[in-house]
Amino acid sequence: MSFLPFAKAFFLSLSLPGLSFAAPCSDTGGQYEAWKPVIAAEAEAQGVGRRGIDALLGTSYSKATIGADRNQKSFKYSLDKFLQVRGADAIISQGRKRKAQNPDFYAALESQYGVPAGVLLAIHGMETGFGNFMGDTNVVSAIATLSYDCRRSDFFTPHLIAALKLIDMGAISPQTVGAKHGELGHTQFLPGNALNYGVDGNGDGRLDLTDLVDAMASTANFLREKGWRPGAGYQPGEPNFTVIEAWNAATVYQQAIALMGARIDG
Ligand SMILES: [Ca+2]
Repeated sequence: MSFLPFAKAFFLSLSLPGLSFAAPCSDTGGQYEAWKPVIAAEAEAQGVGRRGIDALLGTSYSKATIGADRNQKSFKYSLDKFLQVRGADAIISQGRKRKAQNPDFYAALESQYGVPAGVLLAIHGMETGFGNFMGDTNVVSAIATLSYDCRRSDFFTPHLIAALKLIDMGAISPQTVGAKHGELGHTQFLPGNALNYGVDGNGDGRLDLTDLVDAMASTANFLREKGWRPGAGYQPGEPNFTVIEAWNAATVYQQAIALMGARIDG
């Protein structure tokens, strides 16, 4: 899932020197190798097992991730410009087509989680072009780099711990790729959300967010757990719009999901 820099996490990351409660961060990536065993000890204390720790120790600093993190622009657009840049019309027509091709699947998701197809398909289209661009950055290296980076270390460190636990449970591997900030699968879950809200939708015994059924069930489950009210509206001002706000912090993104969802559902 995409996200904005969170002011709270940013300020929290200005850790006080002298308080050695956390591994030191870095703005430049220097000393990354020396940081790894320090954060590995923290991860171990938080319950990460051997496979997760080995994966962490095998990571390398991701310059691509830091480059992307320093250069997030698209959310500064107006809604109209955002819709145009993100190809809203194509997402709506593709979304309608996918719903028509697989009505039972989306009906089952709505019946179980209360979330209508339009919202799930709008998110799917927006996040990865319906699974076409799930990313090519090593997830554990990306998330470890963001945890090491001073800008939002306190926001990303829990996601790093979660990524390592996902490795322990076999949901991802040390080779798994995702987007530049370590977002996973069809709808780009950050690892902490994957761990907390991920659902084995196809029942094969494994959470795999690159599987469409697992990813869509997990997305619906996330929204339901964040307070989605079955049958209530999701346009701005309606009860479920606040749940869309929990998916992504950017106002234009939230408005775009609501608008595209209604057009797909309508
Ligand atoms: Ca599965």
